Order: sequence, then structure tokens, then C-alpha cells
Amino acid sequence: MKIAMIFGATGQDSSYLSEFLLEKNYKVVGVKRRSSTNTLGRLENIIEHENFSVIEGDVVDPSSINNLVREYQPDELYNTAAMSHVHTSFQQPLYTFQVNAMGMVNILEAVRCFSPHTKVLQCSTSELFGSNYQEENGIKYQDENTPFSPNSPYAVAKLAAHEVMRLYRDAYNIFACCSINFNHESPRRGEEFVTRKITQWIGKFINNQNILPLKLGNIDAVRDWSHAKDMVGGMWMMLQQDKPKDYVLCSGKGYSVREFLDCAFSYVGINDWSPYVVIDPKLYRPCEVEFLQGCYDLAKQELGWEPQIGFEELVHEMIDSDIERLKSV
Ligand code: G4F
Repeated sequence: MKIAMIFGATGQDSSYLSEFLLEKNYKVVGVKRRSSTNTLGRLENIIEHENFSVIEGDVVDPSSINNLVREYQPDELYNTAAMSHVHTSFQQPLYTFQVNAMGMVNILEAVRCFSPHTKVLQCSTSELFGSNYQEENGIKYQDENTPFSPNSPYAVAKLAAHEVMRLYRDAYNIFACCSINFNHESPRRGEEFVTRKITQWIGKFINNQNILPLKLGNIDAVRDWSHAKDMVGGMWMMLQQDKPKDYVLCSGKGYSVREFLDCAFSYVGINDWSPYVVIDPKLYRPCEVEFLQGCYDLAKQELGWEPQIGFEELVHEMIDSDIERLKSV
């Protein structure tokens, strides 16, 4: 039985990835930060699974990472641990660097010293591209050849991790791949991200719980939103290749936050959302990434990966889930 170790065990991506790997008959070891509150909510489907366990460890504490990697000698290691909120990274740049950049070095050092056969997957991000894009026949996109130009402390730290993965691949022959993930959402998405903020607001509104308007920042930003379930399959596929390589994972379609609002509100019968939404300048970022729309041709050609769940289906699933969940609150 193969062993997969996942850092960031309690997050959205890790929960879907764990389910995916258990289906494939892996033994899955999730690593989570210590917390005095219960953070296992997203793992409720699998927490009792005989091949699943959650242990404590922190990517910013090298001794804990070294011990875990030495003890388990995982076949595959997935790093989903991150300070993942771009806006917060402007307020907490040092912490963001510790987790998103140093955390990766700590993991790679543990692998290099104690388990060099382990294949490593880092969740990189489309935020690395910043304002850069390519253009072909009037279509703008980012892919593996688009130069990076990060626009936030979050993205700069993620770029350091991305580069250190390449370095350990070249210098030490570690099987190290980065999946360059565009935005990916689901009913398990954190409530502070814009998609879930919107669907949760609608869930409350439909259940007659809402009194405050929905406060948003830049609603003209364009994002390429996929379902998190689709992304984790691509991440696994990268580690099944003969050679390590980085791939873009995305839907290939960009929508503005405004279009997300259109889709979400019209699903519950509201064609004009403007009376419910207030633009709050405090939610603007000091530096914004205005346009992200990926191209997943390389992943399709070389991994056989394609996203299965479309934008509307994703939005509807998130709204249905929030309406249902908030019924009982
Ligand atoms: O949902 P967001 O916070 O996601 P963002 O910044 O695109 O980052 C997410 O995707 C990245 C991959 O591309 C990941 F690396 C990262 O960890 C994270 O998962 O914001 C999306 C867009 C932004 O342009 C933001 O300015 O929505 C805009 N926005 C407008 N109003 C808002 C809000 N974002 C948030 N979080 N909250 C608002 O009220």
C-alpha cells in the first residue's frame, strides 16, 4: 500500500485529495497544525477511515517535519499548507513568508535528508503571473510559458517556493513538481474567499437570516474558477509521471466577480443584485491581479487531465450547499 503524506490536512484541497487517494487505496497521513478548536470539519467523511490518520506537525517547525518524513517515508508528499488569503498577506507578510516560502524549504530539506525517494507536489498558484498574460487570436491566457510577476506578498512567497522546488529537482534529483493552480472552489471553500462569501450570503438571505448588505471589493477582477475536486486529480497525475514537471491546472474560462454575482443571484431568482451589494474600498488590495484565465493544454496532452465540472454547476452546488447548511442554523 502506497503512503501519501498531505500537509495542510484540514483545508479544502486536502479534504478532496484525501478522499481521492483513499479511493485509490493509499494510506493517507494528513498533517495539521495544532489548534485549540476543532478544525476537522472538512474531513468528516473520512475521519474514521481505517487507512486515514491525522497527526500534528507544522511546516514552520523543521524538527516536526523531519521527524514525520523520517518516520513515514511517504511515497508521495503533497504540500497544500499555506497562508492562502492574498489580501491578508499584505497585512501579515512575514508570517506569509514563513509558511509559504520557508515551509517549502523545510519540507524539501526533510525529504532530501531523510526520504529522497519521496515524490513531492507543491500547490503553486496562478497568482505567480501577476499582471502578465499572453495573447493569441485576441484571447488572453496564462500557461507554463507565461513569465511570472507576482503582485502580493502571498505570490512572492509562493514564487520562492516554486523556485526552490525547481532547485531541489535540478540540484538533488528530487521528484518535485508544482501544480500551478488557478482558483478552485467548492462548498468546502473558506468563507473569506469571494465565491464562498457570496454563496454564503445568499444562503443566509434565502433562509431569512440576513440583514446586512454584501460588502465586496474589486468586482471587475476576472478569475478562472474550477472545482477543487477536479484539481486534486491533476495533482495526483503529476506524481504518476516518469519525470517531474510543472503544469497549469485551470478551467480555461475567465469570469469577473460581477459575472459570478450574476450567475449566483439569478440561480435564486434575483436578476438585479445591485440593491444587495455594497462596494467597500477597504476590501480592495494595495496591488490587484486583474485578469487570470489559464490554458491547460499541456496537462491535457501529457497527463490526460481535463476539468469535469463547469462554472454554473460549481456555483449552483455551492449555493445549494449553503442554503441547506444554513437551514438548521
Ligand atoms: O477569492 P479571492 O480572495 O481569491 P484570489 O485572491 O484570487 O486567490 C485565490 O486563488 C489563488 C489562485 O489564483 C490562490 F493562490 C489563493 O490562495 C486563493 O485561493 O479573490 C478573488 C477576486 C480578487 O480579485 C479579489 O480582489 O475577488 C476580488 N474580491 C472582490 N471582493 C474579493 C472581494 N475577494 C475577497 N476575498 N473578498 C471580497 O470581499
